[in-house]
Amino acid sequence: MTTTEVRAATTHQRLLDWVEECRQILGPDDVHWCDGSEAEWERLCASLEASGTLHRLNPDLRPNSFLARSDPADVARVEDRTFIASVDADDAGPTNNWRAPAELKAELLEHFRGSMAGRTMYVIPFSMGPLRSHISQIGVQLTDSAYVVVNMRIMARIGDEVLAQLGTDGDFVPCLHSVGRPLSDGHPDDPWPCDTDNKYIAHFPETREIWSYGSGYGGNALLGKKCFALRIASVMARDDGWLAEHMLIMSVTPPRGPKYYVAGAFPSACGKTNMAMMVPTLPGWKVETVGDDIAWMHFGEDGRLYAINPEHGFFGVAPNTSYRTNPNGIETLWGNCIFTNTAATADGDVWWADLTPTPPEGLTDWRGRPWSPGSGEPAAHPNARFTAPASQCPSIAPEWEDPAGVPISAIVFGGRRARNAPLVTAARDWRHGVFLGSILSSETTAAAEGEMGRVRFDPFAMRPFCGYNMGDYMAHWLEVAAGRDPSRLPQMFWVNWFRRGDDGRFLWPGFGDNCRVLRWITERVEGRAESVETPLGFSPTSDALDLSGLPVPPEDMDELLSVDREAWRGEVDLIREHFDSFGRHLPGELWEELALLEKRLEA
Ligand code: SAT
Ligand code: MN
Repeated sequence: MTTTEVRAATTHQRLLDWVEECRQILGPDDVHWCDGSEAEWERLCASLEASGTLHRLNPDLRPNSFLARSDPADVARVEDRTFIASVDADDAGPTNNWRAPAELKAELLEHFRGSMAGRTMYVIPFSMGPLRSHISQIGVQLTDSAYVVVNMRIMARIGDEVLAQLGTDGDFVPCLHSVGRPLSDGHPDDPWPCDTDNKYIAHFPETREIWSYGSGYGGNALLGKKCFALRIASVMARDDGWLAEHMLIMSVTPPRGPKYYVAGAFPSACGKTNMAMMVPTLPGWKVETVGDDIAWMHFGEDGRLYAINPEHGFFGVAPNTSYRTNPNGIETLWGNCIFTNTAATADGDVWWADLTPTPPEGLTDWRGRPWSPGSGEPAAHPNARFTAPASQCPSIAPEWEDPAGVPISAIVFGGRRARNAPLVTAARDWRHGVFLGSILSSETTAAAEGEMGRVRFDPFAMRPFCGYNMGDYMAHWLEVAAGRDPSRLPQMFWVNWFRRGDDGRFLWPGFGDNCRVLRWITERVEGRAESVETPLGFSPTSDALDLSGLPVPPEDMDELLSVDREAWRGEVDLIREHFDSFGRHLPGELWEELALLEKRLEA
């Protein structure tokens, strides 16, 4: 035992046994149980500065904040190296990479054996969701990355208070993580250790375990987020009758009240963070933020759906976040933040495209090289991120940590579509809403490695995050509402902020003006929105959207709200193919909805 060893503040035998078992396999020099304290943060940040992983930002400009530059080969989620290792391949379904659990574990154990040599193994007890909420869940992550620990301290509630909540025999999800760069070979460490050729983001849904190897970046390494709160939690939710979703949670309050809560599913890097922190342009309207990425929702005894944000911070895309697009987001970042792969300014601050109208002189790019505007390369990586405490957000809702959750009145699905998808559509009912969620499609973004801008189906924005067969997932959405009072269920909507004209420009201004759509949504929830029926559902009548002060020409509004029947017949063919890929797992109700859509398109 070395002097740095920090002992466990727990007598939870199953946890102690698992940590010891992993220690023997991974072979770290020492073990550190994270208490979650300020002093621990300071010590770890100082050691990360010493190893060159973190660069302290100018404390006068951004106190207690740091910049990290990743290995250029470790900059985003790796979907092709993400595995759902269910016992039965059919349970992973066509949208996931399946591996047999025993085989995958054996393969991974070869990598994990001795992978922490020369390093410290950190034990991070963490709670997804407020402590003492019946909706929250506990995990314990083992990692050899201090960078992961300091990020997890922002993104989740970690440390001794979580161990206390776990007690002597509470349930937890074991999350094993190694960057895969043992130090036993005598070589000096890298500022961003990783094993680029051997990344694995592995999930074992039956045993509710996560094994992640080789990457130190975002959702690959902060295992509470996509791995636990979506992939594993979606399986828990299926088994226990709740919903674990890739959704923001916000409140919308009209000038004369009451307050409504809206959940919104959008794929990664499609503006969820901006929307959750929206500054409405309509006078008297108010928006507050409960969460920007994940919602866990349970039905209450009153038949309403209650949501918590399982996270404690924001892991947001930095580029294009600005005072224009998201002032509350920018204000959130005043200090206590970690930035990854942004550019750096000469006076020790961070920068990315759009943060200021013109780039300051003397920038250093995300790879640490001098950068100038004509270089033809972005200064910040397109998937550069900030990790920021949610409590610092000026628009955070006072009730954001309410253990009971907030009652959801509307669920909004949105993708990034240049064509065909209208600005807003209301679903006819829950079943039709599930259909709209199931056919959500979007252009791919920099949040994951791979080609950008390709349109793919992303049902419920969960395609990369569903821990089981997506056909069964759609059936689960139908089942949770079966037999419930429809008047208590949230209403469902489809939106698209990203439609473009023939000349390529965006037709809708977006951002704070999206409150005009939210206004119509709340009016629809109140049963008084003026609507017309379209083949896709209900759209606002031409004068039902409050467009006061908005210079969008009427032709653009017509285009934005139109449903092009010809184009949609083409979409129907793609939907059929999409549904076919799920075989017998696709619920018959959705085939019926598709038939209804076809009929309406012909009418
Ligand atoms: O998965 S990450 O958390 O790295 C980012 C995202 O896809 O939203
Ligand atoms: Mn996300």
